[in-house]
Amino acid sequence: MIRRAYLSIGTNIGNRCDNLQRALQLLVKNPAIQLTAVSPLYQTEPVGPVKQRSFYNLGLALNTSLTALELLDWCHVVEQSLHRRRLIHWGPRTIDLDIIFYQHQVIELPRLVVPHPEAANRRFVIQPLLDVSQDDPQTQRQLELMLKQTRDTNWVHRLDDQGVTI
Ligand code: A4P
Ligand code: MG
Repeated sequence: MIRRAYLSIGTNIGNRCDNLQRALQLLVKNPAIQLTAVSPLYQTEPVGPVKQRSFYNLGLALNTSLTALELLDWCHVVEQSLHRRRLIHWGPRTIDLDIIFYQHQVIELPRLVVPHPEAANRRFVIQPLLDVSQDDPQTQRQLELMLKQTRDTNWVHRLDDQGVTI
């Protein structure tokens, strides 16, 4: 069975464009994943208590025959191949891949919670996903509501001239 999933990717270490590009290339190495849309590139204010460099964020829509847990495992493979450092919670990272939605499913497992519980508090997640969910009215409505209600006031800038392609 093919399912639609939405991912959020972020990076704020090293060459941020390169990190995103490499993450996309690795992600689609899995033949069970078909990327259907990649958002424009966003530069975003760091959210959270740690003072750090700005992030580059992307939203992705994909179709996959992987289960949600298999998709999570693959996201970890991608993160690990980019030598992600996990020194500080909420701190700087080479790359972070989060599953935001998985086929309108609600999942509450010890290692996977979907919809992502922090998504509604993060403009850097909501805005790029609005760009990639235009063929999915239910998800669009959900994201529009989240955007209207979010209390996140951190800035999110679309970088029009630096698209990330695969
Ligand atoms: N996990 C549970 N649910 C999910 C899910 N839906 N998707 C578990 C992905 N993972 C999920 O994550 C810890 C565990 O969460 C995983 O092992 C998985 O089983 P992690 O990435 O290893 O830990 P972390 O990075 O320390 O925490 P986390 O929660 O990923 O950090 P955040 O909350 O994502 O914060 N500001 C801007 N502007 N842009 C950003 O991208 N990112 C962060 C990271 C902070 N501030 C940011 C950004
Ligand atoms: Mg994460």
